[in-house]
Amino acid sequence: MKRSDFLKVVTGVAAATAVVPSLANPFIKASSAKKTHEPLVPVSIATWRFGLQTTAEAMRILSNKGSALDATEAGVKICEADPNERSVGLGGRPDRDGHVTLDACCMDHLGNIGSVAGVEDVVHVSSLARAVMEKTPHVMLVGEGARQFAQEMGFPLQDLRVPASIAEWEKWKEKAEYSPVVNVENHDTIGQLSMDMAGQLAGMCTTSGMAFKMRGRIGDSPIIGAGLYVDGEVGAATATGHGEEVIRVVGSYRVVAEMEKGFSPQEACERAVRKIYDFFQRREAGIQDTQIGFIALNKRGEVGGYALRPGFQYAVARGEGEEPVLLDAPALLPT
Ligand code: SD4
Repeated sequence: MKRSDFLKVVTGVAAATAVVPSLANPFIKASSAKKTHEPLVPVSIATWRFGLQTTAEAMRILSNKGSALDATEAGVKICEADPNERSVGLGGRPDRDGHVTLDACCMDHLGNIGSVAGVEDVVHVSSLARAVMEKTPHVMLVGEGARQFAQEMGFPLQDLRVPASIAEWEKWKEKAEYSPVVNVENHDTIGQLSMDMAGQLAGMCTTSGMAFKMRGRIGDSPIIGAGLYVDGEVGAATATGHGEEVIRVVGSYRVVAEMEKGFSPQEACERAVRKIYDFFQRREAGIQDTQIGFIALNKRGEVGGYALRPGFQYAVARGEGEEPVLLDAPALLPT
């Protein structure tokens, strides 16, 4: 880094620290932590409370020298298979026409990417995104083509609706007011990032997207750079919340780019959320129903998380034998 750039970063860090009080959080280390070559302790972090389970699963694999990609996939698959999680995989909320359509993507430390969007009848769209990455010359498949590819690859096809999600949709239809909002109560996309013992990073993001969305609507989650980004030399980030706003600022790429400039994962998440807030202000758009959260993990195993408003939590698993912990992400707005 050039000295002038370094000074800019240091000034920026000081400014950020002045606005956001430092957190009593053992998992967030100071960005000035010295670079070491100590043996690498694996780390996995994931959005929301279910991240406790998914990071624990990832850690089982990471502790046995598994790869970051395998560990992350094993983690998010738990969430996709859970019919009680209303925003991911089986049991995800339908679109306004009653179809459950899923989005997912993955990225590894080498920059390999895969993505699927608007997929019906496939529970494990994270694995399908990985299959796009590993078995096709492409990076993104959508809709019927993605479903067909799943079938060719031997993925089981099944109805993703469950009685509870059908009931919710029936209730929504009584009024059928099309005003999708993503606030703290109604969304819980899983984005998960891991670093393995070899120091390699990988991430995945998987969701059913906004509840009762327009048919064909795609959010940030399957879009590399928006819902997820990994730079094996720098760090990784993933997003949850109002996808349109995350896409507007190319959110996850932005977080990684901030880490590349020298900001800690925590500071980088904060800067991306502030940028989203700036865009709201420029457009004089209403922000009251919006929630956005980012989490990030850098090459040194430091983590961070930040949200537009309170309520966003993320789980961190670090090293073998340690229980994952759930952290409340600090937020830009008071409520
Ligand atoms: C989307 N970002 O489709 C997703 C929704 C979400 O937590 O994250 N919910 O916009």
